[in-house]
Amino acid sequence: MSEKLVYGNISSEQAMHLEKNYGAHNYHPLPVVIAKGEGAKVWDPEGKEYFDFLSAYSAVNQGHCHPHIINALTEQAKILTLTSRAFYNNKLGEYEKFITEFFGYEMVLPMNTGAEAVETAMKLSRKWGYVKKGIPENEAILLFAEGNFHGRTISIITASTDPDCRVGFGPFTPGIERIPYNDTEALENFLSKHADKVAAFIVEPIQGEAGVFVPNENYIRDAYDICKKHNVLFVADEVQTGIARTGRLLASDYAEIKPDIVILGKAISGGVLPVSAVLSSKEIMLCIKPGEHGSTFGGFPLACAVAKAALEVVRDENLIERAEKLGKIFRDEMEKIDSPFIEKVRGKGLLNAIVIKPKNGIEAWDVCVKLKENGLLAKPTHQHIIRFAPPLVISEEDLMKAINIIKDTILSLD
Ligand code: IF1
Repeated sequence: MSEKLVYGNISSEQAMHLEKNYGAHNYHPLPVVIAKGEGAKVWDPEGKEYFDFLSAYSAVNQGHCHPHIINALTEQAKILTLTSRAFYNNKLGEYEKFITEFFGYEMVLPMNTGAEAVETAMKLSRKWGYVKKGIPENEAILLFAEGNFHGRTISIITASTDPDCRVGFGPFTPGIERIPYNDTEALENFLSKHADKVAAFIVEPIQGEAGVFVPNENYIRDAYDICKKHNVLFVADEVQTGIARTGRLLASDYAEIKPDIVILGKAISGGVLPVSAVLSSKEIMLCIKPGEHGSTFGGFPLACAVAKAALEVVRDENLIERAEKLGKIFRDEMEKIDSPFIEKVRGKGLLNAIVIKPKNGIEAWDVCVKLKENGLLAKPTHQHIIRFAPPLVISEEDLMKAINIIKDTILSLD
């Protein structure tokens, strides 16, 4: 408590104490308090500096408090923030044109959180299933992959296979089925039996929460082809993998496919506001009619200004190329670490993970606590996987410094 404060007016200890006493315990954070962020670095109240290797789960791809995005935020905030969609506003259409051209889609439906965008894609798929495909009323099936993470709503957790996400939250939503991930045979089998009722297959090109699980090289391409064969929509959840994170604008680009529906969130705003989006064709999008779906904040002027600026940063600072190049360096350097604690290094672009071999009772959590002490923040996913996803703006020099922190930490484990 005697340590001097550098940022803000309460200490780390006080901040943690307040959250513990007044906030729901729906998280188990690493014991570190962030009081300031800039680029790839963050600082705690006492002024200790860290490399941020989580980027708020890939929302802060453009780096903390990017000046171009913050400028758009503050300028727009002075003029107009929210109108609702009961009226037109002079920012939405411009943003809609920008984002659809940016991603090569005809139309966008703007929402706020990732989960809302997933729900929107689910509703849109069902609607298309009834209106265009001719599925009998109330019989549409939405197909998901095991090990997925798509958010926290009741319908989305219906699709989950993770007990932590599901237990105690039933009953669940009907019309949702699951097949194994990375298994085209399972998809073909399911669709050959039920294709007439399946509206969509909703899948992550790389499973984030499953521990940055990268499927076989041809999986996404083949799954897409199977869906096409059976007139089933292929829906890519790119909330975490999209927007340059994996070294492509969309991770689906690796498969050289164009999903019927793309779901985006997180980094659309560079982590500045909750902004999400569903992209699709006119043919699909126009199945939803006025009054059938929406949100008070979806497409609000402030979000439109911020998201446009955030995507401009992706373009102007070549974040796709940076993610690809720096990701290769990261994985190469991780592969070089000669430690019995490292079982595997995997990922694409700057979405990577190390699978830890539990030894002497040391788990991923303990490694993350040590990394934190050494000045790098990362989060375990499951007991034995650590995800490494720095902001894509990180300099090569800082990346090498961070790599050395990870190396030294892992080599000191014995
Ligand atoms: C939490 C994980 C990341 C997502 C994909 C939709 C959403 C997410 C592919 C929903 C959200 C977050 C939410 C966060 C933890 C998290 C996460 F570890 F669980 F898997 F990022 F890696 N689709 N992912 O990854 O977006 O509604 O949150 O905006 O604590 O729930 P949201």
